[in-house]
Amino acid sequence: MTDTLRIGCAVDAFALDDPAYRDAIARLFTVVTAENAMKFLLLRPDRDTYDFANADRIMEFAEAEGKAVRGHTLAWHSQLSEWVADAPAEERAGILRDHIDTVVGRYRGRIEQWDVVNEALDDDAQPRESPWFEAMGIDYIADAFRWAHEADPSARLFLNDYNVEDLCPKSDAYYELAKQLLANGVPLHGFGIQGHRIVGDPPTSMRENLQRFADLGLEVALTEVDVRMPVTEVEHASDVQLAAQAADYRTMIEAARAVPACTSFVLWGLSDAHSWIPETFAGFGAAHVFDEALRPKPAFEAVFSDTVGPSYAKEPVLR
Ligand code: 9MR
Repeated sequence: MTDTLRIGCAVDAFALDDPAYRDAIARLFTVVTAENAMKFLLLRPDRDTYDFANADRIMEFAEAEGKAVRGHTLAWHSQLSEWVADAPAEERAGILRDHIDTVVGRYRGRIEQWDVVNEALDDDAQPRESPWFEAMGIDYIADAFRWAHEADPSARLFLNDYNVEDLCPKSDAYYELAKQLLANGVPLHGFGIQGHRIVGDPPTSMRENLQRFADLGLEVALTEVDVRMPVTEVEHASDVQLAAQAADYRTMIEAARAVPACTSFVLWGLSDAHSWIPETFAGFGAAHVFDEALRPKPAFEAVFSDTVGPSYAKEPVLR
């Protein structure tokens, strides 16, 4: 069986200090994304400072271990330093351009895919209000892609968003946006579907959705996959929920595998021990493929059972 789909994970720069974590990421995955370290807020505490320490740690780890890197992310409304919104609107295009030149330029030739614009549309499929949109209008999207392409002509440049797994009004709006950008000669190379889901509600038309973007000539990817479930402090995930979760992971990875233009399937976190979910969605958790004790869950089997290649150990115990 040939398998072009690479399995990846979002990586926390500080967690790399934990040998078990570092080893698991190195052993299980062929692509990594910085969960936070390459975001504007983390790189740009103030206007005159670029702090690359944590982003560099992830790059160095990835290069030492031979992993591809997805860069995340250049233009986003969230985790954006407050000083951007405080800057006069007429200066913001310059700020974004300088940011993209500097960050993409630093890692030129070393980052395979960049999420250039993240979450550009809101839940009504309208352009999301952000300091970039406010100052530059919708053209900030095309500009960001052009600047990123100039800074690294070899990087594959992606739009990326959530709630776009299926054929739906929001993914329709992305399809139209992608067509328009391509018609205008904008260097857009890929569409990233994040894949944050709630257990028991799997996507039903993800393959068709991925395929229509592929038919535009784009690469596609699942970029931030997790499947959360209701949990309480006393009541942990039940076997029934864990089986349902595994089925949902399987639905997504099977759709990704069915589309040859889908190049990566990236998990948004390794284990339930370190997860963004509980602090964002009260009463939810257990979203990842390893549990809090770093034991593989049924979802691990769903993701890895059909995965081939020497880097995938059959023995998934982490400690
Ligand atoms: O996992 C990230 C978490 O640690 C941050 O606190 C959060 C801030 O918004 O961002 C999380 O990652 C997000 C990603 O960058 C973009 N898509 C949604 C992800 C989950 O919020």
